Amino acid sequence: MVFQATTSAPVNIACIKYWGKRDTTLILPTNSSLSVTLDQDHLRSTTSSRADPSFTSDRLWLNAKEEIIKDGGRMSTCIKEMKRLRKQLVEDTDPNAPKLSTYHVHIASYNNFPTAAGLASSASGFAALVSSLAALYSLPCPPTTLSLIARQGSGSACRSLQGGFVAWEQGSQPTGLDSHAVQIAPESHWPTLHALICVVNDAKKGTSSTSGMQRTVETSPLLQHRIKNVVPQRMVDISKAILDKDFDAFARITMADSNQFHAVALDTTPPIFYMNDVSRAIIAVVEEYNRVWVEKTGKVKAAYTFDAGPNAVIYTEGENVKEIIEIIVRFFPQQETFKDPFGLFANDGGL
Ligand code: 2P0
Repeated sequence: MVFQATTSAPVNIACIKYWGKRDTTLILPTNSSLSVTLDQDHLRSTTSSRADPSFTSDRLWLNAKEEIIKDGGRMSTCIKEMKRLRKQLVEDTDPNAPKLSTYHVHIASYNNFPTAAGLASSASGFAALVSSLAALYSLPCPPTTLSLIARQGSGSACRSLQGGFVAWEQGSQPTGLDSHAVQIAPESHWPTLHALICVVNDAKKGTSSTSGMQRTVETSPLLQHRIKNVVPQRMVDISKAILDKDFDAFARITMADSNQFHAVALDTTPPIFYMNDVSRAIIAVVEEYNRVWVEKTGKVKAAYTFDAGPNAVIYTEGENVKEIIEIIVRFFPQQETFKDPFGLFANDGGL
């Protein structure tokens, strides 16, 4: 009998950023956050896991290269927690269920995009790991329960187990049992919302999120203001904007939160810079594009957001996608052949 499962999880892009932990072992954040999960067709991690009585240890291959599973580390915690759930929810209630929790697992995971370049590879990676083990172990758990375990792999991973618009509620319990992800609205709620990923640089980033955010917690006075006075209201406001499909409100909050996240990075000692000159030029272009539309209609039509790296994500509605790609390609000529995944330029020529 073969016990094996393969699942995928997409990247999520935060509109309200997670930056800072109040508990670094359980990965409990200093503020709630909210993201959009991209669809499965583009940036994703795919993970296969297999349990077998002949295996002598748990092993992991990431993009075909074996990685050590450190005892007591995040990967080992996730695997241990998933085995615990298998025992508790399946084996202890069904005497005929195979004792998979006693077998070692082999796990192979593959990202279809650059790892650790500010494109949230740890988020999709740990989400795919947890969902693959949940499938292997036939766990009868809703995504919110699984999010408690993905969170302990990488905070932002808890938001990638569900599609659409997902909030990670910071919670208040020291156990972390209320620090989980909840879906605000499914992807089908707002199908016209698009995310354009502008890869400025796909090299591995200099300061990891994990170490960077704790330096911010220790040294940034601005972070304290953000946690207490800014994020709670933004969570309420952006959730309403999403439910109302109010792009103007959604976009303004998203841009403001990206800018404040990079401001707290800069307010860290020593300061952390994730954006580069190209990132800042993208901000200028989107701001100018929006200025023109605000003059005409009173509303913005695009929102930029940047994570812990220089790459931009631009949210916009479907009707503007072509125009915005044209502008980006004009201002930032592509070194390599521009790929046109949606065939938007198929009949235009010249690009
Ligand atoms: C986010 N980022 O909300 C924010 C915005 C980066 C900037 O979540 O230490 O890789 O593994 O919990 O999840 C990056 O943080 O950090 C992140 P750990 P993680 O998407």
